[in-house]
Amino acid sequence: MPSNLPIAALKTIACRFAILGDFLGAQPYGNGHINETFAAVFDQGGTELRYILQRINGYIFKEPLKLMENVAHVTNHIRRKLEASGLKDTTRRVMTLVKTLEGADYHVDGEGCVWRCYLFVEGAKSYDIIASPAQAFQTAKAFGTFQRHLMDYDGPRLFETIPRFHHTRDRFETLKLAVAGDRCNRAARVQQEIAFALAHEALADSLLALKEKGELPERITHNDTKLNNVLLDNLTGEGMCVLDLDTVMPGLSLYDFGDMVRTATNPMAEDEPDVRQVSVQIPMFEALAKGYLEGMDGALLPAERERLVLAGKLLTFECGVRFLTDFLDGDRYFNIHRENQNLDRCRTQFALLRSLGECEERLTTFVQSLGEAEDSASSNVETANDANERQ
Ligand code: ADP
Ligand code: GN1
Ligand code: MG
Repeated sequence: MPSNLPIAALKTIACRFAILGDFLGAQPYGNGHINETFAAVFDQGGTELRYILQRINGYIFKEPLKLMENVAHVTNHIRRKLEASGLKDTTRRVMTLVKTLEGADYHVDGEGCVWRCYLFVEGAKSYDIIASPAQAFQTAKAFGTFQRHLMDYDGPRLFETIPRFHHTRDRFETLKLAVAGDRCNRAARVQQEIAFALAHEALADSLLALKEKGELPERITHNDTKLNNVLLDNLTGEGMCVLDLDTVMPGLSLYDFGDMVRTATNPMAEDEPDVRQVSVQIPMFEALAKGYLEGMDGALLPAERERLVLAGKLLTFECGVRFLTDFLDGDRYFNIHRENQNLDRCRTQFALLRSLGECEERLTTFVQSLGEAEDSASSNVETANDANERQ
């Protein structure tokens, strides 16, 4: 949804936040599919400073105020941990909410829309297409670290901002309803994609079944770990700051790893019309797995580690199903900028899923080798601990 907000309206909103100085302007910013994001510029003592101003998508997030409580809890928890570890540049390493003049974390405008403002993290960038295994490693390490930082979160239980967000069975059933309803008469054009989705139905229950059996622990997860939801430092390439905290809530670690596979192993844009160019880049997958394990620093259980490849397939499938559903429904959920964009997005997901299937064995062997290395490292540590205790 491209913004049609006049600059005067943006100025009024921006000035509700406790930002010193003069408002200079605001521009739509970034490539998110959900919220409306602007970079607002202020003159502060002769220096131009940017802020991120966001209007939360109220169609998708039904309880934006509870969502904002989640964001405050999560960012405060991570900030405290970063400070305790002695890190200095915490405002570049975790999102920082700017309060309103009344001291709240959000502003509700005259139409009931909820706005928030963040410090702009300068000197870092988000990428829509992966450029190198080093970027994949840093991305996964940042999301792994983010998740590890939340392992000892002890605040109130986080609110489920979108219920059953990664319930792939629900997503699949919703697709079937969209096909049956065919409210825009588009189903005839996408018979191949519908057939592909139906043929992969078994995937829909794969992680849910493991979760129900108690094999996979519930953690606080990000749930939207696409490549452009992390900022990489412009000079060092380091994964600096995890963004887009709207769906941080209880979930499975594998949702987070899977969505990184979906977005960072594809060499093309998510909406690339020529799907022949879409296939898994194995070095990117390998770098993701290494970076994620490093970020999690030993906290990932073998039962989770063994499903990293399955997670990539599942999340790619789920997102393809969601894009196809939205295309059939008339593009009401994901922001689009051109016709057939959701259909192209669906096709890239299905092409990537096919490719993941083709190289599954190779990826699995790699994950096993990483697991063996991690297990032997941790048993060496245990041996050293045992030895210390004996002394
Ligand atoms: P959406 O929910 O629509 O995906 P995001 O919160 O991901 O919106 O923001 C969209 C884009 O804006 C991000 O991909 C990133 O490029 C940029 N962005 C968001 N927050 C910041 C920030 N604090 N500093 C710098 N860039 C940001
Ligand atoms: C949306 O907000 P953004 O663009 O980072 C979506 C994700 C999808 C992704 C597909 C809240 O992410 O779930 O995987 O698009 N976010 C929400 O690109 O639905
Ligand atoms: Mg985003």
